[in-house]
Amino acid sequence: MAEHESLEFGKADFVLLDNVSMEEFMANLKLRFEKGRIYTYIGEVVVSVNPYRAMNIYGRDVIEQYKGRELYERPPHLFAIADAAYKAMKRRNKDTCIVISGESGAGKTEASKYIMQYIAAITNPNQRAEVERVKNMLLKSNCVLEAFGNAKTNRNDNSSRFGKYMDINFDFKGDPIGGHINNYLLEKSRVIFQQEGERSFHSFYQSCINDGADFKAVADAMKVIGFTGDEIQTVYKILATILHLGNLTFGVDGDVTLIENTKLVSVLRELLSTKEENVEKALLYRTVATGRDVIEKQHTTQEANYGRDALAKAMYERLFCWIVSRINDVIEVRNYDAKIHGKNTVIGVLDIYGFEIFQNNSFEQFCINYCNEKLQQLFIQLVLKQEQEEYQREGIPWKHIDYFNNQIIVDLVEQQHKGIFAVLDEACMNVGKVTDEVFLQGLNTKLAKHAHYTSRKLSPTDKSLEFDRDFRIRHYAGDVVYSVVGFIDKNKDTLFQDFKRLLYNSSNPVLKAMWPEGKLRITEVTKRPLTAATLFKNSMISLVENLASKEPYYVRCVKPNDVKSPLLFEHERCRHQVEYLGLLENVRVRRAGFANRQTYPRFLQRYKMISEFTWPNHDLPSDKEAVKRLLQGCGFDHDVAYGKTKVFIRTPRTLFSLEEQRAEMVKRIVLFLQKVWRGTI
Ligand code: AOV
Ligand code: MG
Repeated sequence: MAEHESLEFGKADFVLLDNVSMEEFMANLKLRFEKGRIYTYIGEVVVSVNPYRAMNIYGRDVIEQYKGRELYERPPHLFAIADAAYKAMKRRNKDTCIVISGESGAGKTEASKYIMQYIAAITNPNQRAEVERVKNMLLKSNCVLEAFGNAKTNRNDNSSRFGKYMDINFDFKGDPIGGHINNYLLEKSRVIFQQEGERSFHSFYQSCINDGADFKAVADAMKVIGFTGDEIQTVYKILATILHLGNLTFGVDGDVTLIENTKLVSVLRELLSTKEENVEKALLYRTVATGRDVIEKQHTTQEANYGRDALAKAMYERLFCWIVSRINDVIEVRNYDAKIHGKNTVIGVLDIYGFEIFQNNSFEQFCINYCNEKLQQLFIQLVLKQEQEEYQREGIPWKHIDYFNNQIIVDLVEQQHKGIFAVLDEACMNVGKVTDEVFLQGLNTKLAKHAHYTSRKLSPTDKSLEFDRDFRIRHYAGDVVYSVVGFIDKNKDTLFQDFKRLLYNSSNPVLKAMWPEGKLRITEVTKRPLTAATLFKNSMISLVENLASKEPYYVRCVKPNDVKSPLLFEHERCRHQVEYLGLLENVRVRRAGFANRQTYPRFLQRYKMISEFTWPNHDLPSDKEAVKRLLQGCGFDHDVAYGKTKVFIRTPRTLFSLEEQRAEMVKRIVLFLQKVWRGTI
């Protein structure tokens, strides 16, 4: 018996449980966690429990053990799923993707890095220079993106505050020749405000306070990626600008708004390479076009504060997007020959911000949690729904397995006209009194009857909700109370044009290039920009479409406790995650179902040499008949079902035996051919 099947470590695949019950599932998950077996399969899905300690299972030796092997040959591991995605891509010319999900701190980002490292390690056996360059860039980009896009939160010391989807392009040899990163909504409000116990983005501490060693690593990585000295300097000037903006305060003298600490203005001028009076003017006035006239309108202190914060957030967000696009410039597929002539297939790796609940939840948490709903919906579609539909389509007898479908929550958020985003956009369009409370009233009117929405107005006895401030969503992963404070501003996401012009007119070419729209004169700016919610919704819809067009592989991460302990398996905490991730239903579908399915011609192509009925060719009326004869001959008939176009194999073990027999026959055939070749036969 293989090590991974030894009972001492529990069942390596939940499909092998004696009874599929929550108790047995949990007992197995706990046993494996305690034995240091952090990965377990559900068929081709990897369930991972965050070990919160360094594990000695990612080294070169382990990589070698997984390279080119089949999933069920070795103990469960991320490497096996990465290899499966890679093999599917290479052998079958398929675009694949690896979707990593789980709540904040469950281990998604770490998993995505190990997967990338594995792919880098098993490719480019011929050490081609261009491929090595691409691989190096892909790996180095992580360090830079984490520095600028991650921060310490109360859930995770290294929490991703942006969503990341990375495509890796492969040439016909299966070597990486390029890539592309898509980033999703950065939580930029963190730049100006952090909840108690949290920090701003790592980059700020690396540049000036206490994370000096990391600073060097990031600066080195940026150099390797190809950021110029001027570019890196500008990056740190922008960080410094944002820090100084945080110290800038406004006061009033009569009816004149003024800057209290005027010395800061010359510091900002230096950092931004602009004129001092321009900085001051942009902070205190905005230019407005009224009909044909252009006038300068003085800010109130409140407006000036708003403008300053919006500037800090926008500069950081723009910086982050610029870094991503600079990385994309260097990893983009350059080998045009491969693009035109050879096949160019893709593995996508998705690492997003996980579901999170804080003391105070705002627009950002709402977007993040909606994103997680979308991914859960994709999982349901691909793993629970389509799987069952395929059995029906193929005419395989099947008893439907029930599951909670979170489409209703996805609709609650994104539906046209009456979804939360639509109500928010509508409130933002109002010319008159646009306040967060108006938005909440809109929600209460439109969603009064929705089973997953409530507020204090709708359930007056619920003291955990504040009037005119809170609403609660029953998410797939739990209830979250959101405060509407700031929703309108964050959704409108207004940055006064004057700031864009200020930055565009900088004599620092790097900074100028980040703000091309500053070129427009005030009279030329007419179009109302899309709201943050609409942009995010559109980006999520296209992300899901993209993932659905690829062959998906799943990693489902579980967080064992809230105190980052390597020893603690908090039962209730884990049970809850197993439940909402739909893992038990996943096992049920998988178990009642079939581990593997292949069309009849494909099956024959691979295994025909193991049966006298099919080797080298068969004379049966159809491929389906031929496959039947082959499997009957091998004694596997009881473990398979014959669909209309595909053969379904129930247990991985059968496939494993078929593979073994095939390997044995291939060996014999090769020996035979060698003898023929040498003339000994
Ligand atoms: P996340 O990506 O899922 O959260 P991370 O991948 O950042 O979570 O993991 C959180 C922390 O758990 C890491 O910083 C490590 O300390 C530890 N950890 C996770 N996986 C492993 C592993 N395989 N081996 C050792 N330690 C691990 V968030 O980004 O917050 O949703 O937005
Ligand atoms: Mg993360």
